[in-house]
Amino acid sequence: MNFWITSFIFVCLATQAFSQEYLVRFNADTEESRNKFSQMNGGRLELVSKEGILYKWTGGHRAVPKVDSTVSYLSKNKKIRIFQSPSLIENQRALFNLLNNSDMDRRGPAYPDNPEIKSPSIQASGSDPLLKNAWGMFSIDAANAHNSTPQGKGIVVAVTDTGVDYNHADLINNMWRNAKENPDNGIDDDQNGYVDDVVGWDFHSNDNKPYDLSMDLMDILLGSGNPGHGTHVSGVIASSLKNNIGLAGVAPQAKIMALRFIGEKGEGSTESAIKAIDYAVANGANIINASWGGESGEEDEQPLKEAIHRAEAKGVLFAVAAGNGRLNSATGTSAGFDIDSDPKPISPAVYNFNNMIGVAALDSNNELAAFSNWGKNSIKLGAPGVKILSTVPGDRYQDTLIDFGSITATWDGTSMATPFVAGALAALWSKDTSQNAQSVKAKLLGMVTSTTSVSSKVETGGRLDLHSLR
Ligand SMILES: [Ca+2]
Ligand SMILES: [Ca+2]
Ligand SMILES: [Ca+2]
Repeated sequence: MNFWITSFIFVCLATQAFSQEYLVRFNADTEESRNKFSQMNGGRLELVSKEGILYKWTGGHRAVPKVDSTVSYLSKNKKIRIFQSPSLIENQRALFNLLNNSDMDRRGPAYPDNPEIKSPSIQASGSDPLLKNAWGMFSIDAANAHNSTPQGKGIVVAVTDTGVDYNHADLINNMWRNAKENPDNGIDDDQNGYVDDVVGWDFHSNDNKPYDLSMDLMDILLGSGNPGHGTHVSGVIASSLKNNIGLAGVAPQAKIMALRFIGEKGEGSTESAIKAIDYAVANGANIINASWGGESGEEDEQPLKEAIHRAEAKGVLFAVAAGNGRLNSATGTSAGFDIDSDPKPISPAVYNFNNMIGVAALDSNNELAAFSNWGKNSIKLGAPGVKILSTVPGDRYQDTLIDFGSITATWDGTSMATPFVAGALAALWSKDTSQNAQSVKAKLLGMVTSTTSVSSKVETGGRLDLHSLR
């Protein structure tokens, strides 16, 4: 029996708050209002978003802080967790035994954290040997984007995720480089609030090396963890074309801004997600890739909504994963659901701001993946999201994590579908960088190919397809 272990789907589940961590939105950013708050509640206020007048409150003497009229609202600082695969959970023991009795190299983390950030390298030329195995690139006709556009040149895509292996040979030349920052001088040269931020920032560990620290498969099986999610996402967007190695992304001249906010254990917070979004907007990203989300209700989501709204106001597009459904306990598989009508939809995909493009996942037969959520209002289109080949840390490439013949874990998820769309937006935008966000979005959505499996499930009724691009 073949199991498609949709484990590395990485929709994150926002559930519990940190104990005594609240996000506080003030009406005005004045010392007086902050002092009053601190007097009432004790503890510490740290700035989360200057633009959002948002602070994090920790360590006070109350469980829930008291507020006065200077406070606009309070919101719990939610944990954002990896949403483990139902089939992984159901088969955890069997997988554990198989791995334990195999000679598979699973030492880890194989790649130590925070390697020095290398400079761009001289690349060989020649075709990309693995590109022929990347079915998704053929499905969307990425070759036409390579031939008909400047391939994303001049466009910056912020990958808000688990970090990026910024030294990966197929990514190193496409990392965004902060031209206004002098590396390693210990000074915040561009005065953006971050010292020596060369390729982005790590909002999880608060350092200038947003490296994609991963865990070994056994640890991931035993709990949860990151196998290199952000690096995989980045390769779909902008791995280098015709450099004689690996594959090529949809927009191989676009630049990747690495914004790590989910750690190696697969956990982040609302606070760090907001910081990553604000950084992207303030530092020149055109597109944000958000291959994350969580089950939600309306409660405690205002800060994240406001951050995405700030991106919208600055003309930054936001490609977002529809989410990977929920566990069907009867079958042990994950079943997608309609996030438009669900009382616990997936956020942020359901917010539906004008800059958002929600993405569902399709398989190589253009069927909607069994785990993929949908939504006629919230989700715009489908894109490849089953067994996706891309870059992973340590100059490697994967479409499959575990292959025991009888049990296979592949790189599946709406997380994998979203960067196809982010890359396509970058390619389109690069044709004329003076276009505005709405125009680029409209062009992309106007190019979809009608697809039966999503005809009544996504707004366009179709899938990402660049074949009509001229
Ligand atoms: Ca700086
Ligand atoms: Ca780091
Ligand atoms: Ca390549």
